[in-house]
Amino acid sequence: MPDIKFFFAPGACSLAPHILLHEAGLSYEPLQINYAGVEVQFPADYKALNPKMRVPVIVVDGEVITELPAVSTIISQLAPGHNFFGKTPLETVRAYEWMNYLSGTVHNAGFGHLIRPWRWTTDEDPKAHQRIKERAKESVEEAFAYIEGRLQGVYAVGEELTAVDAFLYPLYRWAKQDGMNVSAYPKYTALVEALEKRKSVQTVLAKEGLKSVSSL
Ligand SMILES: N[C@@H](CCC(=O)N[C@@H](CS)C(=O)NCC(=O)O)C(=O)O
Repeated sequence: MPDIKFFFAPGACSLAPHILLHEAGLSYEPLQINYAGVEVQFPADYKALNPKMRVPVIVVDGEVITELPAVSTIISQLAPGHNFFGKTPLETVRAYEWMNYLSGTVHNAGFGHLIRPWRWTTDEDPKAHQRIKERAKESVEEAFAYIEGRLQGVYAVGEELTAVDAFLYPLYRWAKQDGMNVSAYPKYTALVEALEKRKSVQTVLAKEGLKSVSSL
């Protein structure tokens, strides 16, 4: 069995690989990092582990892996029977197409500006931050409309859960927490409801001390 250490912050994007670890039934050492408001309270020595100062980080037999799509990929490789990146070559391509979009456009460009607008301007006026948030919210809504249009069955790729579904889950939670009208996306909502019926998601919510989406 590989030695796995997993760094996460409750409710952060690290929720996605956390779900995959439980779906896979892999043993790992959980290393929780807490928040002060929206700021993640990284320990002093974290910079040596991940100079980008972000979660998730997974360390597999001493190899440090950062970036959610890469972290999800190593978990998939450690649990090949679960097909977390699809069953066929085309499903794998679709899974990476989704992961890239969710990581670059929805997470970093969309929610990155919505949650921490002050990082994207030298203007310290709260009104400037509010304008960034408003535009970011529109971007996230556009992305959610696109996601809704792409969803066909219960899961995003193929007939089984993949890393894409796990990544879609925290994004939906953040949108609801931000007051977005998530019921406007019935297929995305159905996907989230299906995820919350899974033991892996229920276990991870309990471990991270989080409520289900319906209670947010
Ligand atoms: N590109 C990175 C982004 C990771 C990221 O932004 N993680 C957030 C939590 S969702 C974080 O660690 N934020 C801390 C901060 O921004 O200071 C990835 O895909 O892993």
